[in-house]
Amino acid sequence: IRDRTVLVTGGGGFIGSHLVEALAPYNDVRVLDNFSTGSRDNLSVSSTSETGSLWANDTPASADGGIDDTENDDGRAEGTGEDADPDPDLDPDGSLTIVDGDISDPMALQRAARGVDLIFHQAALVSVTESVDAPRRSNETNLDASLLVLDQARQEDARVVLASSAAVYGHPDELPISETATTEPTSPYGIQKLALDQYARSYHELYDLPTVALRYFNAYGPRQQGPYSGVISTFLEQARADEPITIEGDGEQTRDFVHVSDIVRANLLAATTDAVGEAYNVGTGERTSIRDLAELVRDAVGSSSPIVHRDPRSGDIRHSRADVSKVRHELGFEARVGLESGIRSLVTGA
Ligand code: UD2
Repeated sequence: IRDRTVLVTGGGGFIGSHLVEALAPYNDVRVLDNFSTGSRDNLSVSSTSETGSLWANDTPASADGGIDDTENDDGRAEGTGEDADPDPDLDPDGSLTIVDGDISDPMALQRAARGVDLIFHQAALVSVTESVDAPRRSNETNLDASLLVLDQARQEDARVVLASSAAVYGHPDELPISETATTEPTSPYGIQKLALDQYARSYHELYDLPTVALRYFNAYGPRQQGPYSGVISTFLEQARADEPITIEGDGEQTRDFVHVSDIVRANLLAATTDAVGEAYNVGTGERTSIRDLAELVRDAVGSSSPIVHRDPRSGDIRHSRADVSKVRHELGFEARVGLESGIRSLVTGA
C-alpha cells in the first residue's frame, strides 16, 4: 500500500516494528507505543528499512540513532531518506511519526490517530502468564484500551486491522483449526483476544466500520525477545550459548510457526481486502513438533547443546495447526517462509 496515513499501535514491538518497516517508505506512518515491552531501537533505520521523516512528540527521536531529526516547517523532523531504498523502482516519500504514549490514554490516541485512514492495532500485553497473574490489568490494555482504538477509528472513518490470536481457540477439537472451530480460550489473554476479535466483527455490523481480525498462530522472527517471547527465540538463545535446550514435556506437542514477514504480508492484504468484518487465521498450515524444532535450531546454529526435558507446562495446548483455506481464498494469503529457512535466516541474520 502507498500514500496512506497509517497508525500502527504497538509499532515499537516485535510485529508492529516489522509492519512499520514495510509501510514507512511509502506511507505516512504514526506509531503509538508506550515502549513498555517495545523498543525505540526497533524503529531505528536499518539496512532494509527507510524512514523518510520522523517526529517524536516529547522525546527527541535522534536518541534512536540513525534517524535524521532535522526539523522542517511544521516542527516535524525530516530525514533525507536517501540511503536505504528497499526498492529502487519506487521513490520513497513516506514518513514516520512516533507518539510515545499509551493506547489507554485518549489524548495520546487522539493525537496519534488524527487524520489516519488505516489503523494496524498491534499494541497488547502479550504475556499469557501475566494475564493469568493479573487478568484485570491485561484486560485494561488488551480489551478496554482496544475499544478506545476501535472508537477512535470510527471517529476517523479508518479501517482497523487488528491482532487477534490462535489463543481464541483454546484446546482445539480438531486439526487443522478453522475459523469456525469452537472458541474456548484457556487464559484471560485468550478471552481478551476473543472478545476483541468479536467486537471487531460487531463494530462492522453495528457501525459499518471496516475491520479485519487476524488470528496469529505462533509468530517468530527477528526482534522477538524477552521472557515471554516464544519457544524459537528461547531455543535459539540456548543453542547459541551452548546451553541445554529445554523442552517442556515430551516434545511431541506441535505448533504452526509463522514468520513475521508473512504476518506483515497478511496485514497488508487485510488493509485492502473487500472482505471486511471477518477474522482470519494467519499460519502456514503446517505443524512442527517441539522436539523437531529443538533439533532444527541446534543444527542451524551448529551448536553442541544437549536437548533436555523438563516438566510440561500446565494447561499446554497439545497440537495446533491453522486451517488456511479461508485466508487463502478471501485474502489471497499464503505463507512463503518455511520453518527451516526462517530459522536459518534468523541464525545468519540475513
Ligand atoms: C502461543 C502464543 C501465545 C498464545 C498461545 C495460544 C507465542 C510466543 N505465544 O503460545 O501468545 O497465542 O500460543 O495457544 O507465540 N516450550 C518448550 N521450551 C521452552 C519454551 C516453550 O518446550 O523453553 C514449549 C511450550 O511448552 C509449548 C511450545 O513450546 O508447548 C510453544 O510455546 P510458546 O510459549 O512459544 O507458545 P504457545 O504455543 O504456548
